[in-house]
Amino acid sequence: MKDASPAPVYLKDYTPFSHLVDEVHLTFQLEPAKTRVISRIRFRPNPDATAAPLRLDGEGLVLLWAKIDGNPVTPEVDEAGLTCTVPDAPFTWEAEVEINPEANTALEGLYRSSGMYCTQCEAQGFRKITYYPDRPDVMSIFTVRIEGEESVLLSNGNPVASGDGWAEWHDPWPKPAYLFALVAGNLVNHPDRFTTASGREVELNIWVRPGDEGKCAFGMEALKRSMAWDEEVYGREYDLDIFNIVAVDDFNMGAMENKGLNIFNSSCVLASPETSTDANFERIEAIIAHEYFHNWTGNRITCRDWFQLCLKEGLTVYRDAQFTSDMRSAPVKRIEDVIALRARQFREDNGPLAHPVRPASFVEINNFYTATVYEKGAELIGMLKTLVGDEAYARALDLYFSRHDGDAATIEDWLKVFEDVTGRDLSQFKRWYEHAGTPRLHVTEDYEGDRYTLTFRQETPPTPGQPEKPPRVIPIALGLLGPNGDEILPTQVLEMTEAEQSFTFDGIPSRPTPSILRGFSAPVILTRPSSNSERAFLLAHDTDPFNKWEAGRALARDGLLSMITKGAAPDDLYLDAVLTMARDDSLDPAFRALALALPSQDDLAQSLHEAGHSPDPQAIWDALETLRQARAHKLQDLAPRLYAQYQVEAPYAPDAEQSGARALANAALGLITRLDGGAQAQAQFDRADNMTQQLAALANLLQAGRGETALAAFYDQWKDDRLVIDKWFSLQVLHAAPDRAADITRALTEHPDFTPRNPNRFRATLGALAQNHAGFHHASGAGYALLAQWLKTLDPINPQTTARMCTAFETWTRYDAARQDKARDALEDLLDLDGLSRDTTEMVTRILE
Ligand code: 0A1
Ligand code: ZN
Repeated sequence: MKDASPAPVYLKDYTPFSHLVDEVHLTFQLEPAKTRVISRIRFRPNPDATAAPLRLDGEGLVLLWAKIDGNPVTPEVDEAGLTCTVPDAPFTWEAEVEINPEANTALEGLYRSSGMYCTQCEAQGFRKITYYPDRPDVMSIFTVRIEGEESVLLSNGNPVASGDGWAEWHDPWPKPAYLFALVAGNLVNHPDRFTTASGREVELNIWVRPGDEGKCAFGMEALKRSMAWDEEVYGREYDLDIFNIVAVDDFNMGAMENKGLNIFNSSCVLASPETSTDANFERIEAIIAHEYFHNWTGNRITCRDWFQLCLKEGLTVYRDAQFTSDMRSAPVKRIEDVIALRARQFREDNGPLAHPVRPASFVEINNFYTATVYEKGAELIGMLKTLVGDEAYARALDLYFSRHDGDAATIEDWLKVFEDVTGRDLSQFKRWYEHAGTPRLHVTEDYEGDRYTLTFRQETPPTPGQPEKPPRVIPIALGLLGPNGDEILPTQVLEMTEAEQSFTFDGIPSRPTPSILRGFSAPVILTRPSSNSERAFLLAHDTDPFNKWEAGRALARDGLLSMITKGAAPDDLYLDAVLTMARDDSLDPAFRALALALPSQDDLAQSLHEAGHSPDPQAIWDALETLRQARAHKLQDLAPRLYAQYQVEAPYAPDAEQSGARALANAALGLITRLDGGAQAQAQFDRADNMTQQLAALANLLQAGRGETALAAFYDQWKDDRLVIDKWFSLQVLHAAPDRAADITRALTEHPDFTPRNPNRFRATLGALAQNHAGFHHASGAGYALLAQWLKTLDPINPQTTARMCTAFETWTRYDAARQDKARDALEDLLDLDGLSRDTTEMVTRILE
């Protein structure tokens, strides 16, 4: 039955659980449709909580029997769990339940994927496995016995014993239920070893389905690099005898940090040069690092409640970004992260789904694994580090690890370690955690005598439920350039604490050009009147790579906005500047490739909306096409030279250097294709021996309107590789012309390889439609209707993925009234579905409000 107004949970209502759990023993008797789970749990009254009957969470379980201290009991069972009167003293709870992994298509709890058993318990999946206090502040020591006919039986911790058809695991580290994991399957492994700094020998494995063993080597190397890096940079060692990673095909998210047994979406761990692009390799390395780093930031120190999710996620994203910066190019990583932040988090923060990094309430916690919690959460860590300095940051982290090891902690605990180490009062900084919305930073300047003054004014628009926004502390990294391009003031950090604040600089001999918010030192929208010539000057001279890129990006964006709103021609200053930048061989090729990329259609729609226009998706698409064509002409001599110069002759390696060269050569291919109709792309497709080259060539052929033969050849070559076929689905949708996008997507959903049961395939097809901006927002409304129709099909199968994909609609009020009507109809139609899940109901309701 559809719950019309599911009740929210509030942070302010937090109370500790009535009992503590000393140990948990679980036995799994695996059978696809009738798995038995027998639990034996030692409870004792929690001295810090008010006494209450025992309340255990449980969903979709068939309770066969229950006992307390060996005596049968009959608890009161309801839809969400059970309640039982218990002794006012320590006691042992025992129960047996039956569950049906085969019927579990929601992919939460214990389910089957490609013939194997696996689990996903974050955030509240454990309650679908057995009755338990399924909340992160209840931590316990788990022993698990698995009985099943599969050759590989895995759980958390260390292996204790095994025999024919069974295995036992013991995890000595107390953990909440969301970190529980079990895997059983006929799997093969890619083994390795790691010796920790203190000499602990750790066995490492990546477990995959037979046939995938050739795609594990890169992930394993990334894991070892992560382990070494966490020791060197954060002093964190691994703490078990074994670390297992398992790849599964059906998974709602990227991966999961279960203690000692990380479970990965196969797309986030399996890699080979033939099947994975450079971007895939970089992402896989980052996700492996992310999950591994959770062992300390998430597992050893976990969250008191789900409102504190950013405590583990923001910090772990920050740590994985540091790792990638160290392994690859720091400026390139920063630029990539800011592009993603603006595309996903700014979009969220400026729409109906805006919420604080630490929300104060939620209906369904799964809906809060968002760009705000993760990516903005990471930005807050970065700002904190900028404000206190590197050395204090390191001391604060040491204190955090020593003070809170074994705890379920809060944001207050986190900020307190920084206050204790630095003596600073961080109450104003805390507003970043509590207030949603992206601050606008307005800048004016004044130059008189030799005194230069910058005045900043901050202002954050209201967000749902938060009309007033007090000023926040904003670290503004600033440099000044002289008229000849020399840096006259190297980077310094201004600390803005007021709503409006001025900073003066004396002894400045002539009017400088400011380079503001270097390295993107705060997640704000900078508004400062600037001329195209100043931007071209910064693109040429700024020593800060981020702001150098930013200047080029702003130049491109403003030119495009003039083309869209005023019918202007492509801006010559931009074209000249991009030519100068692209041929500057002193610049990193990866940087140049990024600087050649244009703002996305959605970014432009965001900017137009910000400037008070209602974006016309077709006009945006047309302007980008016109500018791309103009650039191809402007760079027509340079592009073939770059293309030839940056071909990689050495054997394929997914490192920063080679991937930067390929990125620049493929950017050049994009320019060439606009003039040669795809001849060069066809040649590249025919000789490609790695996926980066093959996919770039195919994308260009589709772009040139001559992709049919190559598409068929690609399918034929890769039809047995699910992950590559996902790319085949995506690419066709992403490159569909606006008026064809919905039809092409619909036709693909009728392909025998399409299934809504596999989240990767669903995202590759319908998620790609949402990314084809002009196609999804086509005036016919066909994009909206098709996506809503498929979300109605998916919801009963997989509510979590359905709810996440509703974010495609989060910008609907930006567009004209006719589009809004069509989007609202599609959303209301979805909301009308009988039995719509709580997940999707919450999302659609918030989007429509
Ligand atoms: N904690 C994991 C990601 C994750 C989050 C939620 C999930 O289900 C709702 C599953 C996985 C990470 O940050 O990698
Ligand atoms: Zn995480």
